[in-house]
Amino acid sequence: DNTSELRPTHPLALAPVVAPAASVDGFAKQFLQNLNFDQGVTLSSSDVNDQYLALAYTVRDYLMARWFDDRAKQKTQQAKTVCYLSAEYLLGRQLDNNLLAARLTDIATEALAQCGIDIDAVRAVEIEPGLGNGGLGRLAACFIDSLATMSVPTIGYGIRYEYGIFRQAFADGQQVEQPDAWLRMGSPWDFAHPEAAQTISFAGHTETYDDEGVERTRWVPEWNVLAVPYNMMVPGYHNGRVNTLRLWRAVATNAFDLHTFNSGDYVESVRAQTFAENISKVLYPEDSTPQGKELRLQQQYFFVAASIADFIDNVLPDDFDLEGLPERVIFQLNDTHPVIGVPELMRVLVDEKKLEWDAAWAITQKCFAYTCHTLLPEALEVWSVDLLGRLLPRHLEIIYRINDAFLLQVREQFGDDELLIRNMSIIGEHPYRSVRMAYLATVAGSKVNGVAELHSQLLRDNVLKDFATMWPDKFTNVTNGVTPRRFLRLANPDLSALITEALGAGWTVDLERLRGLEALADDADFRERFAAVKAANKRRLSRVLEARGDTPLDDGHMLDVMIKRLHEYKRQTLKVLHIVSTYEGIVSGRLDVDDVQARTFLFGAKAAPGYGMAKRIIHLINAVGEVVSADERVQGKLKVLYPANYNVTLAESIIPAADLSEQISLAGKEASGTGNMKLALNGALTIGTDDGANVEIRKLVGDDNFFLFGMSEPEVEALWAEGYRPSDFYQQDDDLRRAIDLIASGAFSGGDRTVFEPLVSNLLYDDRFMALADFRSYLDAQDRVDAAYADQDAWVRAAILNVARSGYFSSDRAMRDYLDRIWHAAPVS
Ligand code: 4GP
Repeated sequence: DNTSELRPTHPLALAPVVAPAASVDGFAKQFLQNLNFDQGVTLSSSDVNDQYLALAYTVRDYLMARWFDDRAKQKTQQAKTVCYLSAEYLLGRQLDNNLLAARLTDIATEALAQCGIDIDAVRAVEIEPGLGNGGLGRLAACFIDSLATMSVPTIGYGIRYEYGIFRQAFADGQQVEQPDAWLRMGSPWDFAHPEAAQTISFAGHTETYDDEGVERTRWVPEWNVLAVPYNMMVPGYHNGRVNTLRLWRAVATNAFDLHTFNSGDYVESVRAQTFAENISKVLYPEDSTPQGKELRLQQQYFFVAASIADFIDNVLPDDFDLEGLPERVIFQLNDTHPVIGVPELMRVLVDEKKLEWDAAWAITQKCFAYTCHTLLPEALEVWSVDLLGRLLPRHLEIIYRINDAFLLQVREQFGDDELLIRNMSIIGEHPYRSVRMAYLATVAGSKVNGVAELHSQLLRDNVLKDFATMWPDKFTNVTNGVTPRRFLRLANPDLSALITEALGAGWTVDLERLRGLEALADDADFRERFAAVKAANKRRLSRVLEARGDTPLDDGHMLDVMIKRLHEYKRQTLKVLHIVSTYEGIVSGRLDVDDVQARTFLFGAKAAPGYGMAKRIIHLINAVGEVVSADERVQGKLKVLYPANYNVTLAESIIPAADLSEQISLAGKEASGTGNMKLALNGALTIGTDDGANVEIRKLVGDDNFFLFGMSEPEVEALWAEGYRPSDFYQQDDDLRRAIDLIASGAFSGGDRTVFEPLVSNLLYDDRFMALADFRSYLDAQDRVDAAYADQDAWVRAAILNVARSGYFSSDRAMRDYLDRIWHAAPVS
């Protein structure tokens, strides 16, 4: 053919791609070139967004050669690739992280300064991609950072939502959701590859046919969309490795009907396009409406099918023998959202690649592993057989066949115990016939893990008990972790500098080295410097709040933070009851003001748009905050701040400034928590229940440096069994009664008693998460906090010990655990 005649001869075409010179001159030159030729503006006519985009392009340019290398290696090397399948990646801003990873921060700062540009102003315009709801999505982002830093071949697969998690605003103290148009000003970090699009099919029917004497099944779908990959760089920290995050965008196969357009029906002419593009239009909220359900399943299948096809067709070498798939890939299922990938891989292997069912199943079982992130029954995904069968008829057949074989195995092992069979079946019968995705993942996965010790134990003992009896070795724990690059090195530059001065630079990739700080906790000079950093971080946060138009902090206050999604099980209400009780105590004169530490309570939380009770709690926090902050009698003592639109960017300012970390979920409800780790790592002391990873934090930092309160998980169970009556606690505890009565009286709602009535009666007569039962113990713990804070020297010492003993919570350690115990994969140099 013709193309083979023309071969590259130019020396530049033959030379390897090289990065621009790693110098101020080299950077400035590349930056100006990008500003001129990519952004199409001169320096003098550029605005800050032009500068941001050109700066992002420049950082990319430095990473590009390594990225090419690492992708090429993926084909040639025999190494196993981790394919992390996640519907959410809550990435946070990219610029600083990528500058840091590529060792470009100083060079870039200076180069921009020489161009007359303040890099801080440029930083500030970046809109973070909020492609996740909370913990699970942020965890995925930490994990891909660690995997790149550890040089593990990884592809993160997900969805490029056009709108991420909503922007939160408050109107009269109530949450208002606004669309997050994060792509509006450009998206310099991703590369679209429409030529590599995958066609993803839906609906239709299945049929059998004769394939040279073998009866096979094929799926005859009804409609399809294109999945267009957008590749993002995931640079490792200081190791030159650049992995890939591949996010899929849905595009219509037949976007535009010219005939219809010409007939004048403009809306109808783009109907197909609108329909297809809805699939990647918006991040699905945690809490959902039935109309949204079908779209959600479409999203899940869309990204998982595209990812599996991409890996097999594009990442593996052309002649790859699929029997060897388990040696080349592990598909990690980040919760149940990607579990439809199990029947999809079976369909590809059996229907398309024509493998025998048993061989295909043996491969599939080795290629998947499943992480569960919840204990709330309502969060365990199920799909009605009706919907699944309509949207993915072939997959439903495959699920049935997997289930038949599985139930046979159950019978073999446990006999004909019909109740057990019904309990373990992947197909649930009540209240409607449905596919239990967590069960499918458990049956198919080579391993199943929870995200903290307690959580993994509760999965084994309760949620997936029968499965754990059947396959004890399948179950394991990997306690979550957080990336020290973003959440210490970047977010807390002053503390990082202090640590580096004391311990050398290696801690950023070997967080256990923080242990070296233990000895310094007894060094008065070090404590003073540590305290100075905390004070500076509070001033910095205060400036950030002011710049956002929020109330700044008061000097000298303890900063008490509760930052996480708004959910009843996390018990923001318990925090409010503490605030109201303290406020009431001071204004009524029953509390000696001198015993109360001056505190600022800071909340950051979004509620799912459809979650009414959570939204009422937001309203209450704002209402209490307004009254407390305006009341002269507690001036200088109590303040409540609730900056709107809590996100990764804001977290990075709050966490380094915090003194006290509120981790107060009802024991047995929070799978792990990761904010708890970030805060401890930045020297906040935790007040918390024995829940999720709090248990491990407390063990590591020591009881003296942690404020434990509340019922343990077995105590919670016992109270339920005995019959929990929240109103008994209300009757028996004067402080609790006064706090609830004050809310009920309308004191925070302009005298209107109806506003918070649903919330109050929920507490008194339902209180599913037992806030009232833990109230007394919580208040006592808060008294201990006040007493401890009064001795600043001892407090700072405890804060240093929290930092020193949090090294275990690095996501690098979590990745090592996954690599050794679940993925059986290794770094590649
Ligand atoms: C969260 C859990 O609620 C949290 O405890 C955990 O730390 C985090 O996952 C990461 O494992 N779950 C979700 C979710 O975000 O959507 O279920």
